[in-house]
Amino acid sequence: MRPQAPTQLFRDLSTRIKRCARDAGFDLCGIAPIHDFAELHVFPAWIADGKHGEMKYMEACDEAGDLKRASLARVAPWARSVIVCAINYNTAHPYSTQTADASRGWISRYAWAREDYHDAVLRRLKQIENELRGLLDATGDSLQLRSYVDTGPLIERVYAKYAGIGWIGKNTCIINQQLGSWLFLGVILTSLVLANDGFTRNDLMEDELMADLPAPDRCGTCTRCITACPTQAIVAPGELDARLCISYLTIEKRGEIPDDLRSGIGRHVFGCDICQDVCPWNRKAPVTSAPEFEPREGLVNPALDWLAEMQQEGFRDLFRGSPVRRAKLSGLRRNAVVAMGNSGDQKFMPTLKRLCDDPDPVVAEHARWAVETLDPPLV
Ligand code: B12
Ligand code: SF4
Ligand code: SF4
Repeated sequence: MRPQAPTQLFRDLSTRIKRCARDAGFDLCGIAPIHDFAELHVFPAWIADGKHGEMKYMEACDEAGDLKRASLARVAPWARSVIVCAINYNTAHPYSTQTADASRGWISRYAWAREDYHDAVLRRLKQIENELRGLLDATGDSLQLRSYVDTGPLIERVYAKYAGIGWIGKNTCIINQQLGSWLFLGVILTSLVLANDGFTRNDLMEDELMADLPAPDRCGTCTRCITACPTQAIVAPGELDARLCISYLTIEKRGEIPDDLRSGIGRHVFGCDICQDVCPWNRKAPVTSAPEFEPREGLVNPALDWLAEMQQEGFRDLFRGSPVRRAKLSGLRRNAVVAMGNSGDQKFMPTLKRLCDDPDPVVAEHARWAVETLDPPLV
């Protein structure tokens, strides 16, 4: 039998890709062109203002000195389309804003999972890659594909918007009208010129297309996320100052957390979900069918003293293959100590006093702050 003619195969390729994405377990898949989108022009000023804080990898430049993440066309000149996939990670557990107990910590919804999302998403992207290679090998066409979760030279949310996955909310998150914003994104850069013809949802009829491109903004007059953010990190609709964001402070920031930001962190020990918890589009967010996003034992509203006193071995065992490793033991203990200081609960005082002499100077310094916060000196 003669191999199928390439043109015939390409005509329905974007539909085939979306079917592959569904088979791989993604909830949404769409295709975006490579383009100089208006949103990308915001990025250089954001970096120049230092809003990325200490996340040096965001500053990476190409040979011409342009920020890599804002110039995909120059960094990957072979790329013609971006396949954007999204998977729901919401599990059936209360939102952080539904728990009033300040003596318990909060590990963000994405991070309590059994498997690190980088691995869970990349595994699925590779499955699509393999199927595509198999499909196109038959035509003898040369094909370039590169899958990324977080680490690619692109701002994923911008491409997700133009692939129709969702709009960029005032909280800067991609929100899908049906699924809400508890979505991980993954992208495949490809040398294929693919039809940008809307996205598919895997729970819809076979190959049904949702053709709103780009996804229309449905925030309207709502400003709940901006008002609810405890550290005023959303400095304008759709613009975050990462240096103020609890997610940055508890995950990315090394060493000391600036004094004036500690109280705003509340009970957060890893990441923050508030601007998504309060979003009306997450009120009825469906629950994921992917078991790997279910929480590890003890990580929903975790006990703060347990985390603050954790040792290297316990940390290694509990967080093997978990995104929480990014904070390292020192960062997680530091965060737990700050949350104990913010709890108003005197039961933590003996532990905190002990931790004032901790061999880790960062933990010790934050413990002294927490003791003073729980029991302010009389003036
Ligand atoms: C660095 C980073 C962070 C940083 C900075 C976040 C930020 N908002 O920039 C920190 C550590 C704070 C962070 C936190 C979180 N992150 Co994060 N993060 C990233 C990462 C690696 C890069 C993001 C980036 O490039 N930021 C640069 C800024 C400038 O881009 P942006 O915020 O997307 O802003 C764009 C638009 O808002 C728009 N825009 C902004 N202002 C304006 C103004 C105008 C006029 C216009 C036209 C456009 C516009 O243009 C911007 C691009 O230039 C991406 C993965 C990736 N490679 O893209 C994940 C990613 C964005 N993070 C993700 C997640 C899940 C989170 C958290 C929910 C985790 C948590 N629970 O703690 C929080 C959410 C906080 C929040 N409200 O954003 C998901 C988001 C999924 C989704 N549904 O949107 C991503 C896509 C990872 C993934 N692969 O799934 N993150
Ligand atoms: S993640 Fe938390 S701190 Fe960051 S912008 Fe959202 S509400 Fe504010
Ligand atoms: S809380 Fe309101 S303003 Fe913020 S992202 Fe959700 S809909 Fe948009």
